Order: sequence, then C-alpha cells, then structure tokens
Amino acid sequence: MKLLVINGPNLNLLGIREPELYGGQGYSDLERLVQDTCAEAGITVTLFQSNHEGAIVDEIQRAYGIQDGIIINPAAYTHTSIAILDALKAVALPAVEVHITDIENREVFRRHSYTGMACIKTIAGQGLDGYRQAILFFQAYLGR
Ligand code: CA2
Repeated sequence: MKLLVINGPNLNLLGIREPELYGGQGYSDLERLVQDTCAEAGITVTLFQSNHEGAIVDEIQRAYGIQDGIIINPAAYTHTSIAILDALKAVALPAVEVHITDIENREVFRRHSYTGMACIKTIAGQGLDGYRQAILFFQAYLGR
C-alpha cells in the first residue's frame, strides 16, 4: 500500500509558534510519526509539504496511478481552495483530511471545508495523533 501525506501552508512552522494551538512538536516530529507508523503498518509513504496552492495541486495530480490514498492537511487552503478540491476529485483517490485543531470550534470561517468535500473522512482536534489515526484508517480501509 502506498500513501501520500500532504501538509499545506505554515505547517512547516509547527513547534516554532502558537504551541498552545498546534502543540510543541515540530514538523520533523510529525514526519517521524508518519514514517514510523507507516513502517509498522507495512505502508510505503511519501511526505510532501508546501506553502503554495499550485504545488499542492501538482502533487495531487502526480499521485494519480501511483498512490493508493492521500492524507491531507490543506491548512488554510481547507477553507478557500476549490483548486485543491477539484484536484482531489480529479484523481479520485480515497483521501482523508486531517486537522491538528478542532476546526468546528474555532473561528466561524474555519468551519467550512472545501477540500473535505472530496474526502471520505475527516479527523480533527486530535493533535498530531490525527495523522496516525488516518494511517490506521487507511490500513483497515484499503486492507479490507
Ligand atoms: O488544525 C489544523 O491542522 C489547521 O489545518 C491548521 C491551519 C489552519 O489554517 C486550519 O484552519 C486548521 C494553520 C496551520 C498553521 O500552522 C502553524 C503552525 C505553527 C505556527 C503557526 C502556524
């Protein structure tokens, strides 16, 4: 099984600012969590982070015919990007949206997710563990 894990804008700053919201662990800790969880589950994983909407669209397109599923935290693009929504729909790979924080209980503008409309599941408010939960979800979903 092959998974692509995409992280959107500013998530490379994890652990540097706003630890009260996003926790104290850094982006490299997130990378290690994803790599270790996938290794234990026998999953081949590709990690991708970008601050650019078009680069994220390109990476989703590249996944077509290569990856079995996508885990995506589009960050702020969650709430704005019809381009990422369209790319997810176009490649038609199963996708799970992850948010570190509980987007339902923050500012009103974070409650709506365009990208979530193309995802089979959303995991929010679980901190970095949400990525581990998404990987385990795929293990059960694709291993069925
Ligand atoms: O809760 C999440 O995972 C979010 O996707 C995080 C985004 C936010 O725009 C979404 O509404 C919810 C923001 C990511 C910014 O990450 C930072 C990390 C450290 C310091 C500053 C920003």
